[in-house]
Amino acid sequence: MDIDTVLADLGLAPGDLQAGALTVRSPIDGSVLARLAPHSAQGIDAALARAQAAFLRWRDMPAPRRGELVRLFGEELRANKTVLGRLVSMESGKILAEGEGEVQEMIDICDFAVGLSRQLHGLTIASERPGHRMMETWHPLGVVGVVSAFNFPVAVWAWNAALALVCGDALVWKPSDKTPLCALACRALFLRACARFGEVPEGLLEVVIGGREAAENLADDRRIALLSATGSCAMGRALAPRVAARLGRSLLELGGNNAIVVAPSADPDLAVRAILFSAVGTAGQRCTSARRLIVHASLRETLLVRLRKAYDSVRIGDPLDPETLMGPLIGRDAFDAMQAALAAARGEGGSVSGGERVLAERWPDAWYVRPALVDMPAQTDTVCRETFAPILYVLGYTELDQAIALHNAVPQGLSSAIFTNELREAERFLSAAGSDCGIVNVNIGTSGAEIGGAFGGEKDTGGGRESGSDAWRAYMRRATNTINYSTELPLAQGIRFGD
Ligand code: UN1
Repeated sequence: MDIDTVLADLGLAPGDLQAGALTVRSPIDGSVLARLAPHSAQGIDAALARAQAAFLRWRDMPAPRRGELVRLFGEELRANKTVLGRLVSMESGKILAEGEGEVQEMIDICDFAVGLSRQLHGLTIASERPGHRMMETWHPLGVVGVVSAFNFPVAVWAWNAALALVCGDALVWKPSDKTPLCALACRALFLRACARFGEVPEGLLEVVIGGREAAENLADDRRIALLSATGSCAMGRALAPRVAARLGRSLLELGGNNAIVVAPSADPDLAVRAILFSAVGTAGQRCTSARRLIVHASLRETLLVRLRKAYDSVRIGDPLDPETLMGPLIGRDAFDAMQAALAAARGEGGSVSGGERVLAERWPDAWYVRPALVDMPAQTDTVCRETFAPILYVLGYTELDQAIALHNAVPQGLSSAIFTNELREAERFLSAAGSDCGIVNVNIGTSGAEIGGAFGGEKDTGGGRESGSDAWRAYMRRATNTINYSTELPLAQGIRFGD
């Protein structure tokens, strides 16, 4: 199935996508997929105006009705899972199973949001005054801006969108300029759901094509009530102060430097499989990818031998081939950053296996690499940085407290895992004195979280929470209501005023 067929199947006219200044290439072979016209500042302004007008109408729709639209969108996704998953693979380079997995994640969050649309509940609170009642009401917030990254071009947007829509918000989505076709395809499927639903205001979902400047436009605009941004720590540092300068809200999902601790009692088979998926899956280009392995000294050599063997068995190649486990890096910059990190790690005493470019003759304009395992003498500066590539740094430990200290001594705080069969070790890692991350797992890897939990992390990861649990609250505003049903007017705190 070629790109034109995929786009046509998803309701896009390939001919309309060939005239703009933004060239979209497939990381699979460097071929041009489309040339899109980026939005001008005026274009973004108009999109925001449409979204703002849509919000004013959408917020009046009862939440369970809003849920019905999300249910219909979920149906479109179910019907188009294979083709949308394929487009995700073509544009981002992830393997088909992971492309389809992303669409499944969208379907799952839609289901979650449909249920949520009948559970947007507040509290009632005992008042200190007689004849009074207090309660909380959750109201739609406004226009939610979503800035998404190339590595999860559809699922992370859907986490935001499904919740925001049932919460009564409108959306302006600026996808990565590396994966804009995925966004246009999602919008086309969403419009199909809207057509079936019937009474959706125009502008409920606007897609803005562009790069950094477009994201800055959204950050600066007061009509964006919440800016939800996923990407590097550098991106967050650039956007968040702009939102803060106008006292807006932001929800940040930034870099990770996720570690797996392997304790002496760990099940080695489980650990090796989990490490492989976490470190090599998606070519190490998940924010949850495992980047550090903190392994007990007694296991270090044997685990490394097993891992090298597992790494050697990974089939690298065309992500559209179902036999492939690891596709390409997103592009040349990612390759250069990986090589620079490996060179720096070598300079810091690391011993590198893998990491070299492969398949260059077959695809000179694509960037395939062997995943790298780097045995490190210490947690150096390079190890403390997030390099968005399949590099796993291996560090040793002897006492669990030392492992936890190493684990927490990086700026990022997204995901973490321990492999152990000792209850005390597992609970210590999960405790307040354990991992400082937003996601802390036992006997599973760092990546591949389910949608039911809140997703996000601490420190330089930005503190935001998306997806399941009570993450929906970020997309609503809370009103505290006090109602007096008595004939008196008692003041709080016992204050007497003029009586
Ligand atoms: C990301 O890489 O930005 O937990 C999101 C995971 C996926 C989401 C990753 N469910 O790996």
